[in-house]
Formats: sequence, structure tokens, C-alpha cells
Amino acid sequence: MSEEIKAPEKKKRIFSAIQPSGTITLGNYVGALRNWVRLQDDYDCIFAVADLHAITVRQDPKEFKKNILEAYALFLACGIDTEKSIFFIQSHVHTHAELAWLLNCYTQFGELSRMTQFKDKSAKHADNVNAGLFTYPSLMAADILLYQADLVPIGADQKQHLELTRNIADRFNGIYGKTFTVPDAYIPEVGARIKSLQDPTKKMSKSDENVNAWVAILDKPETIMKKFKRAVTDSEARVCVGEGKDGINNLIGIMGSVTGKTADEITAEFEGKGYGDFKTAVGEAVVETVRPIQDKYNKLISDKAYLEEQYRKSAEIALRISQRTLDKAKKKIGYIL
Ligand code: ATP
Ligand code: LTN
Repeated sequence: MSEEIKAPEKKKRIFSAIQPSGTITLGNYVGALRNWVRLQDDYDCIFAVADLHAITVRQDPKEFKKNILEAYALFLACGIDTEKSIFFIQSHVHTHAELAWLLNCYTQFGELSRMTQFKDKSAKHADNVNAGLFTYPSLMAADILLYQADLVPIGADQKQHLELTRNIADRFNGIYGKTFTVPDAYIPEVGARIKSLQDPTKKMSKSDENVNAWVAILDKPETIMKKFKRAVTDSEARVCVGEGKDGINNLIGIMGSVTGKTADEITAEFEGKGYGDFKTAVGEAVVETVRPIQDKYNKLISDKAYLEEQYRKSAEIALRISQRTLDKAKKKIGYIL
């Protein structure tokens, strides 16, 4: 009997990106970054720092440059490994801007007008409702479609953009024949949504002007402790999950996400203890989680040559892969290559 020889199964491809629009928060870490690190073994992963997207909102040049490199180094410090994954800076790979232009011509004004992020951000930055803010989703579609990604890990707020990406891909494929893989969203399990420490009905967001609302991965231990001590809670003074206890629910969620403990275990542990003790314990647990990341980050950020080697190497591979898709799309449209 001859044994059947099976070809090794091809790993699915994942693409995701994050904007360097501020300092990376605990919310970004728990909701995105940490999952990306875990996905690296099972998928063929391509990640990017989406710096082209970031200028849809005005950026201070010095601060912006610092944020891009900080995000890159921080991701490496968290465990993104350029031996396993491709991890590049979006503006280093020119195919993104080029495909985005092409896709703009296959995206309808009406579709872009319906995007909630556009409506929210144009209300928030009423003095700078630029065309880039409007066409932001076609650049995001280009990011994804260039790599023929099967899955895109995103937060719930990006679902609408992914839906539009799928529509653009379908439309293009419908006109010219199969050119792009139509990607699926990959949304992590619920419970990973960290809320603002000052208004726990809102998500923790790096662009929140109230610095006490978020904890940055690179915040000093004493700053982290201070922010947790100031966290908004309720007047019941019982550490347990409950309705109307958004602040405590959030702190329990944070504690659970950094220690792996369940809400019941946490409740049992803090039975009879006050909120002050609990806040201190959550702060300490977060400090312990970020400590090794910060140590690694500090080493990386002082070695600019190493960082450059990593992002240049990844950009080169990303360019090679994405150029194939771009050429394919251009050929189908009728361009002379
Ligand atoms: P901004 O304030 O600039 O909108 P943000 O902090 O809300 O930034 P995004 O850049 O929109 O973050 O998101 C990056 C990734 O982090 C997304 O995958 C998103 O789902 C995830 N993320 C952001 N905030 C949280 C949060 N509070 N809890 C869990 N995941 C989050
Ligand atoms: N819009 C996303 C960041 C982003 C992205 C992407 C995510 C840019 N390009 C491609 C997934 C795939 C955000 O603001 N979180």
C-alpha cells in the first residue's frame, strides 16, 4: 500500500496595521498587539505601521517621526519577530499609495460618505476635513489587497472599512476577472475591550486628550500607579462585576487580561477589601506586564541601526510581494507596463 504524500498545508495570510497617531496604550496592546504576536506561528503574517494614514489628521513633524519609530520599536519589544513575519513602515513601500489611487477610481463617493469614522473624525477636526480623510478606506483597502490577505485582524470600529474593502475587491474582480483575494475580518473574542479610566463607558483611546484616561505601554511605573489610583469607580465599594459598575468592571477586565485570572477568581481574592487596595493591585499587575516590554524597548530604541536594518529588510520583501499584485491590477486595467 503506497502512503499518500500530502503537500504541507499553506498557511493563511494575515495583514494588519496600526496608526502611529500617538503613544501605544494598554488598550492597543490587549486588543491588537498581543494578538498579532500570538498569530505569528499559525499564519503567514504581514504587519505595518500605517504612517500614511496618520497624516489624515495634522501631525507635528518632530512628534510624528518619534511616534513612527517608537511604534516600530515597541512592536518588536512586544514580540513581533521579523524572522517570522514581515513588519514594515507603510510609507517605505510605494505600491500602497499607487494602488490606493487606482482603487479610488473603483470606490463610490456615496460609499465613502457613509463611513462612520469619516463622519466622526470630520466632526472632531472640522477645520481640516481633507480629501485624505475621506478616501482613507481606499488606502486601507490597498494595504490589504496588495498582499492577497485572507484574514484581517481588526477592532470592531474597523469592520465597516473592511466591508468596503471586500466590496471594492468584488467590484474589481467582477469587471476584470479574479485579481484580489476577498479578505475576511478576524475579530478577537469579546472581553478584550479596555475602557477609559476616566469615562469607563468609552473605549481607552490613544488620542484622548485626558492623559489620565489611558495607560501607555511606555508610561513610567509611578505614572501607571497614579493613573490607576485616579481611575473612576462607583460608591458601592465591592470588587465584583455588576450593572452600573463600569469602572470596576473595566478594572476587573484589565486585571484579568494581564494576569489570566477569571472575574470570579479576582472577586474572591478581593472579598472584603476596598477599592484602594484593588486599584493598587491592578496598577502593580500592569506595571509587571509592561516592565519586560519596556526593558526590551529601551535597548531597541537606542540601537537605531538595528531598527533600520529590520524595517528596510521587511520593506524590501513587502515591495516585492505587493508589486506583483499592483502589476496584475494595472495590466488588467490596460496600462502599458
Ligand atoms: P485613535 O485614538 O487614534 O483612534 P486608538 O487607540 O483608538 O487610536 P486604533 O489605532 O484605532 O486605536 O486601533 C489600533 C488597534 O487597537 C485596533 O485593532 C483596535 O481595535 C485596538 N484597540 C484600540 N483601542 C482599544 C481598546 N480600548 N481595547 C481593545 N482594543 C483596542
Ligand atoms: N485603520 C486602521 C489601521 C489600518 C489597518 C490597515 C488595519 C490601516 N491599514 C489595514 C487593518 C488593515 C485603524 O485605524 N485601526
